[in-house]
Amino acid sequence: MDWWKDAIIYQIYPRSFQDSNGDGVGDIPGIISRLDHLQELGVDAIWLSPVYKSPNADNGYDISDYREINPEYGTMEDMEELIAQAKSRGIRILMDLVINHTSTDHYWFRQSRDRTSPYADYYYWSHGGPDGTLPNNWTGFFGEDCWEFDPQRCEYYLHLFAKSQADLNYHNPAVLEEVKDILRFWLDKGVAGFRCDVINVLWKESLDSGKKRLALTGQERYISWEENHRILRQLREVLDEYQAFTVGETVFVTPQQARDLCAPERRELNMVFSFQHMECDQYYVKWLKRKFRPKVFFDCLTRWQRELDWNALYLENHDQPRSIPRFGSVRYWKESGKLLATLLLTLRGTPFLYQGQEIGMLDFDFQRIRQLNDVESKNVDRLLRRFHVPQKLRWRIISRTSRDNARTPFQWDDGPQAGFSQGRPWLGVNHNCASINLAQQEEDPASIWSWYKDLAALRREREVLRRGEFVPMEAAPPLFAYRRRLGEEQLTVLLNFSDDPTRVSVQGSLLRSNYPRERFEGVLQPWEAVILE
Ligand code: ISL
Ligand code: CA
Repeated sequence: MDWWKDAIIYQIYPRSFQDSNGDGVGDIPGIISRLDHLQELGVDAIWLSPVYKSPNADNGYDISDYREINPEYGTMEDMEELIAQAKSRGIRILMDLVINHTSTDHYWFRQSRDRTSPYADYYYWSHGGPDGTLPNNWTGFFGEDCWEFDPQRCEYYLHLFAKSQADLNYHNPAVLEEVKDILRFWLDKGVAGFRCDVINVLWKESLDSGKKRLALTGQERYISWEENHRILRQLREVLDEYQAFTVGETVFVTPQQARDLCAPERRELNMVFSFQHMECDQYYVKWLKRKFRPKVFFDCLTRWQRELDWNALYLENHDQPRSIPRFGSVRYWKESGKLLATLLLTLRGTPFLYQGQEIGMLDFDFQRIRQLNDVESKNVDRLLRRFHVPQKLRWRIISRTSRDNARTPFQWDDGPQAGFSQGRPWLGVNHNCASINLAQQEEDPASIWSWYKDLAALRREREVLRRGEFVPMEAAPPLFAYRRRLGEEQLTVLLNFSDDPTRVSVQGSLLRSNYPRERFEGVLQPWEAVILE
């Protein structure tokens, strides 16, 4: 019961994890060959970003067949082997469930182009206005319009993401039945559950135009409607037959909405990924970056810790730039990498680690837009061009926010292509791979990897770190301080988010520090993280 409350979950972006056959694309046999690494790290479950059949307009988040494996990644036998091999190491597999949209290559969509087909209402189709205007004024997640004209059906279809990701129409009950079958298909294969992509926007309450906004005009028509909750409860009925786990990726949720999505008695999701702490270094939209504000970050984390019984904890994923340059310091790479690890592994909730985070991988050092692959970056570039934003500024915006920052191949060793592939990788390997790689960190007891391993073990050992209550402490930023408390047991966590030493008046015996020291006397070094007993 509730295994996920004691778990550390590791996210794999299959394309960039390990290539086994030299075609430059990571694959399932590659993942199998690296399971020992994950076991040693102390991982209890893996969330696999999509491995289904897909034309890869959005690297697998555009699915053309939910019951097939993308041949680039291997076969269904490989997938079954992965589930079995992981299981024998005590590791569960979670699939990425992308059901807000399918690829326009999906059989349903191709049929849907014909108005007389049984699939005619699987998507949102609509006439434009009389003078060639779009059905409404909505704008999408990747900065574009949300409607695309289909010449065969002579209507527009809705796509909140890329053009080839058509939104499924949940007003049609048949769609939900299809999804239930897909759940059963994978649960029968032995997966433990799902990470549910943009799961709070499935239900479009109406297709009326929305209030004009800088980004995502129309959002109030589809974010977290009551019908969306009903859909989740229906899916839960299937999930319950298998005691399966779900974490929802939920956009723009407040703590109250998050509570409604994961309160145990409501039988919807087990936990949700919130985005609010990711907004502490931006103005309104992610493309408008500002300086990291530690106070906003701490206040936000504290608020979510207080208001939710259980959080899905994360600092990185495949959509976000790397955490060290963002919340830490490249100058204090090792110290701040360990400090962020300490934060992630000592808050209350389930920590999600993204591949490469455990060795302190940094943002992609690309130089030109054509080195990028991300559909979002390309769309944003096009959009900014349309508004005559000069090239230099466009590049500045995109290079800092591109999702490819976190999608470069995993750095296994200092050999060719960082040990990722014998061939030419689909996305460049970071040039820092000679100094940042797993092989080197495995040898070094003071490395970021060793620190993650040690803290993962500590978390396993000490129930207070898993189940204890979160108690915030009075502290002035850049210091973040809190306690974890369970019965008589109490641990204190002190994190100095700055390049300067910081004094505190807290006492206790030293359990861990990311600096070599015997005891703690009240001064934290730059980016020092301390756990006191
Ligand atoms: O990454 C974002 C902006 O850069 C988010 O707005 C992101 O688009 C949103 O969190 C939804 O993400 C998920 O669904 C997308 C896919 O591209 C992302 O990779 C996925 O995590 C569409 O399926
Ligand atoms: Ca391959």
